[in-house]
Parts: sequence; C-alpha cells; structure tokens
Amino acid sequence: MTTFRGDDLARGRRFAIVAARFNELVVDRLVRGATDCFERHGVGEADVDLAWVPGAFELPMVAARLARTGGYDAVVCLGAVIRGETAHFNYVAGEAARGIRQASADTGVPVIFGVLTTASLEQALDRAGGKHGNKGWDAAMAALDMASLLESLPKEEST
Ligand code: INI
Repeated sequence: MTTFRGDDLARGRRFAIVAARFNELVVDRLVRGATDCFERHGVGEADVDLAWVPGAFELPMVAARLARTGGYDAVVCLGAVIRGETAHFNYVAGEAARGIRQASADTGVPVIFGVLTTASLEQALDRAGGKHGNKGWDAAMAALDMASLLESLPKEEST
C-alpha cells in the first residue's frame, strides 16, 4: 500500500494570503496567526504575499486570480463572517465557501478556507488567537500540508 501524506516542510515554498477587511479586528489576528505559522515553518517573509479584499464575498475572485499566476504553492483565504439580524450572513458565508472550493477546483492550486462563520464577535475572537486557538494558523498549516501532499502525488496525465 502506498500512503500519501503531506508534511509541514516549507522552505522554498511560496504562499499567498487573501484577507477580508470586513471585521478587520478579527481578520488581522487571523493574518498574524497565518504569517506566524509560515515563519515558524521556515517560509521566508518574501515568499508570502498578502492581498486585502473588502469582504469575504470577494475572497474567491482574488484567490483564483492569484492561483492562476502559477506563482504560489497554495492560497490561504481568511475572513470572518458574523451572523447579523438578516439572512445576509448566509449569502456571504455560502458564496465564500462555494467560491473558494471552485477556485481550487478550477486552478488545481490548493485554496484554503480560513473563514470564520460565527454567531457573535466573541466567538470569532475566541478562534482568532483566543481560547479556541487561531484558525489563521490552522489554515496556514493546511496550506503547508496540501502543498507538500500535491508534490508527492503521482503526476497527472497530460491531455
Ligand atoms: N463580509 C464579511 O467578510 N463578513 C461579514 O460578516 C459580512 N457581513 O456580515 O455583511 C460581510 N459583508 C460584506 C461582503 O463580504 C461584501 O464585501 C459586500 O457585500 C460587497 O460585495
């Protein structure tokens, strides 16, 4: 049996982070978590690019655009969608998730879903360096893992 499993060796890899400014207090902390994770795993500061978009709804478009450049091993999307009094939350969170999955499928580059979807600001802060860890760090770990896993898989047949 051949088992394929990614590791977190990162030297020489390049990553992009796309971060949503909406709920910036939270997202700033997610960005710090992600950049800390890359740095601690040996990714050079110059090998991480960061793009800010207005809100989580805009994450997929910019993530796909960056992925298509071929210059990144993975793209990490970070945002915080916090439930308000209307159904807006569902559309923003749903489209962000769907679009991020699509960006990955369309480009073949791992596009990581690091978007918090919470009922309150408190719940979001708990997951952005608070008592439930930092989902930005976790998203960067997923990026390292997927970059390494994809490198280890058998090559695709060219059509
Ligand atoms: N964007 C977020 O990232 N989080 C939210 O909680 C949010 N809410 O609740 O409205 C939000 N809305 C903005 C949206 O992402 C777009 O930027 C906007 O609709 C323009 O397209």
